[in-house]
Amino acid sequence: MRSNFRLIAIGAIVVSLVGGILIGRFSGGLGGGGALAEIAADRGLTVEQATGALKAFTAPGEWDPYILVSSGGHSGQLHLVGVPSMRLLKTIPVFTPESWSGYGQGADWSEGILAEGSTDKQAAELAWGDTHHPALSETEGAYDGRFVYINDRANGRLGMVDLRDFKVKQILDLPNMQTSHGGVFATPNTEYVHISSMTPMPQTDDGYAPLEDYAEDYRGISTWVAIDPETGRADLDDSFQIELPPYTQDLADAGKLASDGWAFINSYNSEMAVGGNMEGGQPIEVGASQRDFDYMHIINWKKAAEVAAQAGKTEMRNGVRVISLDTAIEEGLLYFAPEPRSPHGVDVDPTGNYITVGGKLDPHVTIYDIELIEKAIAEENFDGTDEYGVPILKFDAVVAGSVEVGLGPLHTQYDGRGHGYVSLFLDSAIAEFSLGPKAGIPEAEAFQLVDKVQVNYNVGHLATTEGDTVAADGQYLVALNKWSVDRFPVIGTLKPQNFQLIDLTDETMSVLADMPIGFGEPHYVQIIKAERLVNAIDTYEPGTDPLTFARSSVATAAGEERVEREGDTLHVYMTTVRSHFTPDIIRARAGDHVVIHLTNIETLADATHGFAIPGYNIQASLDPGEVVTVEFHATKTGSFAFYCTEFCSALHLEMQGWLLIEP
Ligand code: RUQ
Ligand code: CUA
Repeated sequence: MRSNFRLIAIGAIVVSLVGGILIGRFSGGLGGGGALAEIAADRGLTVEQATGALKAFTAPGEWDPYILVSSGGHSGQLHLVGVPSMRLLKTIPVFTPESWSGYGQGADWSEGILAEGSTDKQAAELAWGDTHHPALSETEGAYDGRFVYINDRANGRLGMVDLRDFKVKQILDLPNMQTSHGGVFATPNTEYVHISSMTPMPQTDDGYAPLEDYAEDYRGISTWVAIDPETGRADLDDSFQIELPPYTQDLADAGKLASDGWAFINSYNSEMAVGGNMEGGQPIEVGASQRDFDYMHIINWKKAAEVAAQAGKTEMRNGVRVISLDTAIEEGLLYFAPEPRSPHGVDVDPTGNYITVGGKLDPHVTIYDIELIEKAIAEENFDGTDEYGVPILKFDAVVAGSVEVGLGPLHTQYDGRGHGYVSLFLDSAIAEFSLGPKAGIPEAEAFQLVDKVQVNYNVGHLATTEGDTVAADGQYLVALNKWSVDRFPVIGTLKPQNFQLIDLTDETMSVLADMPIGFGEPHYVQIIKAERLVNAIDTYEPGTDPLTFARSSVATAAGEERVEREGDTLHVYMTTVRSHFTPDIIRARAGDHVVIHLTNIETLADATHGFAIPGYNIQASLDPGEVVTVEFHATKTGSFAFYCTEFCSALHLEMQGWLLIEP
């Protein structure tokens, strides 16, 4: 059966490849389309597969036009992938120590960031995170290639990566919120990066309140983290929070263009279920799915920033200004719009007019119109308030349309041509639908299902090229599939997730390639045009501190290497260059505090050296021009052969030295 099918398929390929566009395109000096057809036939590829391979192929030495920035789930990292080749380019450690890049394993700058990211809000010093939602910085609603922010789902933190050297510069542990999920985005000019809580937490001094007092004492939090436009760093002093009812705040997005100044946060569990399935209560998932509607939170953030600046309108809570729920209501900062039960994604289209909500338990996407929302607010067209007094806009007054797309709609992105693409978790499919006239779609074709493509399997997020910005260009879509089941060889009991690359340039969508993700579960990703990464450097200025980009006070030039003893502290000023460390012998005594300042004096791109000390859990990485300090207590005596961990030259194996710790 299978081989019959294969024969037929091969026949079809030969005919159609030979007769098709390939021959026209390649008959020039490539041995003709006939050769391509033969290869396809030999490999048993269908026409679609062979076409897909060519569309996704990036030739050796060529660069991909797009870079996908992926969260790494509970690996705590970020990953960069070329699109369309789907080649993994880099892993950027953020919340979790990572030895390849020498992050958090002795290098001072990284240990400092990890330590700063673990305040006394936490019960332990954290050594991991769960990265979910990257937010690339934006200028006028388009990615500007400067910074990327990423949240820690588990511990309510935000990391910042500088897109000059693609290294993390800061981890901010956010007060008053314990967890965060999808509530991360940058405002159109990165004035703020927003991060909201997922599960509400008690706003009490000791962080505890009985679950019986959930409605009373627990609150959701919407945090507006102020960003320094020069450094990209978060500044808690200029940041503020808005208290929200104790529903579970989920995905969020910033308004742009037509909706600039607004923000939207989905919520579920407006039932305020807390579980208790062994205490006579309902399981949380049952309790949280009772009502037909939950609430989309609509926040006027520009107004909120003004209110936060006024005396007496906020209270200081654990180092940050908080606008109470009552003040938010009084000042007209917060409104609700009903949304079909247990919604998930909320995504603003490139024109800023439409906001698409995925129903999760509803087979529709619901599309709201910002003009209708503003009108309903102005006319106070409310359906009463919730238990906390937040005005609820009339559903029919704010919805522009809805489209039945299939089962389990989650997240939507756009193509800039008036279409949305929504992931269908239960259907394992992507549905394309049309928006309305304000996105350039004629009335007669508005809000309709356009196309559907099957993916494998159970897609969570999806991303289109720059598809959450004003510059969405509708070239590719990547489906982030949660399950891979049978797509890959059995390599153990833990299966990879799977990215699937989908072409958006044809009449209908087609799957071009699979990319198994063998390194942590990706949640959200963003796809940026590679040409926007204009600030990226490949060598540091000589003697640079990677944390500040300034010249390090302990930078050491060739010829200035030295060892200085100050009581029990030994300062070593060391350089690295192919293929030696200078000095290559360090003489210390048991009990010494050893501080090694390493300067990589290379100026050539990619001339990275490592610095590893056996037994001391130390591994640093030094890119060309970089200065790193490594500090430890000489607790164990011995002769330790430190060495370079990067195969940097023909004499790399000779690039080693002695750390002598005398008894
Ligand atoms: S959320 S699969 Cu963790 Cu971003 Cu929707
Ligand atoms: Cu330096 Cu190997």
